[in-house]
Amino acid sequence: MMREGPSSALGQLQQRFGADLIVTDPAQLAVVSVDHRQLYRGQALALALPRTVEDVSALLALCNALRIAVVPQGGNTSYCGGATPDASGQQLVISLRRLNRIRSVEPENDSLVAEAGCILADVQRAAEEAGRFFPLSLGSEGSCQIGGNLSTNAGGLNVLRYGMTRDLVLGLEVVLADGRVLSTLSRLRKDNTGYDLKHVFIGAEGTLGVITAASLKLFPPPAFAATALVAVQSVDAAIELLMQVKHDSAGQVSSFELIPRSALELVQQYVEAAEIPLALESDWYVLIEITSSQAAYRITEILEQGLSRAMEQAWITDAVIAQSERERQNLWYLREHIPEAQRRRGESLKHDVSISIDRLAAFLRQAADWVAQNVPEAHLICYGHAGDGNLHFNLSQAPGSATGALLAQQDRVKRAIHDLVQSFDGSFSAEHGIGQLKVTELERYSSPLELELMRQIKRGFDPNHILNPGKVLNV
Ligand code: 2HG
Ligand code: ZN
Repeated sequence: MMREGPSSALGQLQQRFGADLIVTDPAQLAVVSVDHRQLYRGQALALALPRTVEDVSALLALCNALRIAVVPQGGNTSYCGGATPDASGQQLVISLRRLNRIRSVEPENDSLVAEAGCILADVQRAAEEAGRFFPLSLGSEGSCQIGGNLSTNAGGLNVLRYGMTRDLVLGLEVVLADGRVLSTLSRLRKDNTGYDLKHVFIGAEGTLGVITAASLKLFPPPAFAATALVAVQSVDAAIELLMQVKHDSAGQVSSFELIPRSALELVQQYVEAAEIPLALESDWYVLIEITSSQAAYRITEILEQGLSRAMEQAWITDAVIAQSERERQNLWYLREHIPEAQRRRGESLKHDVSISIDRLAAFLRQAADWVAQNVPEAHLICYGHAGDGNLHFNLSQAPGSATGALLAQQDRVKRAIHDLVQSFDGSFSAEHGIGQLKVTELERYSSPLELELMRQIKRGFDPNHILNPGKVLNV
């Protein structure tokens, strides 16, 4: 282990916590210093691997006293560089991967308490073993950590039915900038005692405190699923279909994913074992899933009837309903591999936007027209969680366009798309957060009063500005 002089920041960390907790191995630092999309390459001072909440508390107390900047990192799957240190070599990355216990499961209260370093799939599994369901579900669930999901208020595939991560939380344990531990691991669903402090930390991306554990809501398991891939006439028709199926199923639609033909073609081209069960003759498709915990509730029939009525209305032109769990998994495989297919295609520009559902189709038309007229280097791959209004308005490098040509357009494209989103009263950051990628966007699109209040909160919780500097807000 590299040793520093005892008076340097690193030296003091090493002296106090030892080589087990403070890692300086260059190979490990290299891994935590680059983000998932490889947009940012930083240089961590060291990697802290606390084993307990007391370790996190002591680490933050010392960092606060020495003014060492701290970058909390979960599974390092951020799309916005939210967990990547800067290049100064002065920021300490804290990974909570060793705090990975499910502390308790309370099936009768439909809740469990998980530590921040638990992999999301392990939280889902713990719920399942107790005969319950934890609905947060995202493509990276095999590697992202619940602490990161909470810190970014992650969205994912089931928001339409169960809400964002924020909606799934009963209580939190958080270490504050000065090392004090705020423990509100409540199991209560009703609790109006003053300000609800947990919500300040959820979505704050580690800039206000380090979440170490959470008390989470569980639900009855959706033992029965009806899942279909449907070719729709247009995005307007897809929205009509959504309204109808939501109504017919009495709100049991858990996912409604809009997928363009361009995305399925990419998956077909770049992803192994991709089986697309419909002819690619339509511009737009949707993946619908209705779930229920009761067999008696005939969701497959509801879906079939809904689709045949939609066919009569000419909203849809073709559909396939999964006849087995394997077929269902195959439909989800296609959807979940779109980001990977896009990555393999080459450079991309991503816009994680949300628009109210009644205006979604109009937004998409205008935004797509703008791209067609103004960005010849781009191939539009716009897909997403249309059921909750979230679109990944992504551009991939068009076949034959030179490397770097699309990326060179980044600022111009971002401005046009985000300004359009603003004119539709939408959000430029629906589910991926701000990180370092969208700090200037937050500044541009928030009102002066919102920014003032956010800065006051930041100063109040982190007066020495040690928590994830450069993320979310320019202070
Ligand atoms: C998804 O919905 C993720 O698959 C990633 O949020 C979106 O790659 C993207 O832009
Ligand atoms: Zn998404």
